[in-house]
Amino acid sequence: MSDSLPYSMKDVKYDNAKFRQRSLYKVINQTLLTRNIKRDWLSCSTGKFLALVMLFGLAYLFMAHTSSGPQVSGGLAKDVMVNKGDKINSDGISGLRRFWRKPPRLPPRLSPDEKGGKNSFGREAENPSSRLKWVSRQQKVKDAFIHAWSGYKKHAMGYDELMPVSQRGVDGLGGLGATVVDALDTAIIMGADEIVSEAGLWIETQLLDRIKHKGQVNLFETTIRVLGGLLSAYHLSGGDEGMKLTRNGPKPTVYLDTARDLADRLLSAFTASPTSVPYSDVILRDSSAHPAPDGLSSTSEASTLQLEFNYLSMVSGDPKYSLEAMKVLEHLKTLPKVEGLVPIYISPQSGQFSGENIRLGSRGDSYYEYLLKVWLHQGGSQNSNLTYLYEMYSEAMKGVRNRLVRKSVPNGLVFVGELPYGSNGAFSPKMDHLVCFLPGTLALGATKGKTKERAMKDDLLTFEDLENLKLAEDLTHTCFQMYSVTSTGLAPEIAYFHTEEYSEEGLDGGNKISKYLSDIIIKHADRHNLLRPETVESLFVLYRITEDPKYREWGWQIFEAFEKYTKVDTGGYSSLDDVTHIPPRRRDKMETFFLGETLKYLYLLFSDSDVIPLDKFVFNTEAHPLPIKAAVRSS
Ligand code: DMJ
Repeated sequence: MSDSLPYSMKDVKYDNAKFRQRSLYKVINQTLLTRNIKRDWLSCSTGKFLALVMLFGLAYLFMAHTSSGPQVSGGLAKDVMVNKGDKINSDGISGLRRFWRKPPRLPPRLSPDEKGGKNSFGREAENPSSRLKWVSRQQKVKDAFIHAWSGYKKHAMGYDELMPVSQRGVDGLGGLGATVVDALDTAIIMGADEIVSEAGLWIETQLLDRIKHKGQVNLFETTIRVLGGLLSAYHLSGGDEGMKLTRNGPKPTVYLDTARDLADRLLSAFTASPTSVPYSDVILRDSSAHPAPDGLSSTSEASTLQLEFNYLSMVSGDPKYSLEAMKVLEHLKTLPKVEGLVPIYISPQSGQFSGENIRLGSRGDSYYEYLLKVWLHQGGSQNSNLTYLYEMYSEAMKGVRNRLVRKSVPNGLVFVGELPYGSNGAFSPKMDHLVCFLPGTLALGATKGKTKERAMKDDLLTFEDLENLKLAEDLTHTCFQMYSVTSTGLAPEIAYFHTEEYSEEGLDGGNKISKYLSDIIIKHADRHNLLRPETVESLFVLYRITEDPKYREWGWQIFEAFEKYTKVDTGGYSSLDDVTHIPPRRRDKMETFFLGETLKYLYLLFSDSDVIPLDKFVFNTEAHPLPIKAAVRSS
């Protein structure tokens, strides 16, 4: 775990012009001096005595504050102090020793390597033999993508998903050939020309017809996978003065026209609802919409549409898509929250949140992601009319640090838990694999897509940015350990963390040489792996931002585990039933996001940083890159 940057007030080890730490002595001395009372006080013996008492009192308070064990955030610090109140005295003496021995705090400095222009990590990437290693590993990822596509093409072309073991297709997402569209921009980025042609041809000849005749689809899934995939392919194949990464496939306008037809139908979810919160389901053939059977929408689903609808308005010149989608976020701004954290359900009928369950896993996750990304996608200016989104994001991340972050025992893995009964209910040390998107988002929010080195040189990082970046690094480490703690080297869908207050019945991961075996508990029902992307997504973002090669090595380990246990010889890759058991039973499903996200992020993790750079593109939640307007035009 990196210890270079702080995310709690307690372990501040660094300083910059915006946040200057001073020693306790200096603070007291300066306060007395500036108030002009120091001289008067010290001139009489009662004054000297009182000054001494005060100094010792403050030193005692300082000791007690610093000796309450590992802490994660300001809010958590409070909890730990309450739980361990009786430890304060016993730790007092060592706290005093630490206090006196503390070295003077130095201003933040770049290392000689960093001053020289390239940090040592950056140089590692430029080393020719290391470069060759990553080029060859990247090719292995491309080979995996081709293998995944070949299985899909052979057994399931035109279906939403491949069942690789039974070698057939299944329509789990409404029948729009979701794998074709989700995979297309990955093929473009990888230069897999044949696949671009095959997918492009299918979209040109089949998709509009499907959209016209199909029935029920989920608004969110269709937006992030199909609409997002089409828009990204439009840009990457040369539309909107785009990149023209490929000559294969149809003219870019084919993708745009199809996207418009689809979005026109999806709009009914917004217009049919009595509030700004859209219904969850749309019937494509008659452009009607209705709520889910229980009447509720997921908060993340209602708030994860705006990147796609905004970009469509930008390139089509028709503001209606953006107007409808942005009403949702404007409305969410007005609702009550718990330090920026929100319940996972919302009612389109009343427009209010429903229940109290707060989590960053399923149904909550991309609400937080899009607060940041929608703002970044529109240029990320502090003075735009979207600043409210950045403020909502920033407040929510404070809420995460204060209310949801804890450390496991015995080895101190930092994780994000849940509040299933709201802010006054008990904390649950449960973390969905889905939460592993968060480190990437935190790192992106801290540097706004620049490298950490660049952002530090330009003095762009606030104390809060640094807290978030440190939390991002720690969480990425935890997400990686969720893989390496299991026998297969693949993460379960959900992990529980062993804490001082909480121990859950369940399995350990099975990798007996892992140091974290007793920190992570896996329940029977949560042992499966769906080939999800969140951890490799964060590895990619963290690598681009910190340039630390360990993230690439971790990504490679995960890729090798996918190769070993999920590859199906006859084509495709399969989800697994149990990652703690060798050989793992296969689930017979290849999710579309394995091609759309997991393999794309792995490929980009091993690529040079100028391929889809993070300060010029925003990835939608399904890994479809959309250009940041101002950035792309000025490059
Ligand atoms: C994807 O469809 C998206 O990343 C979504 O935001 C969350 N779930 C899956 C991947 O796990």
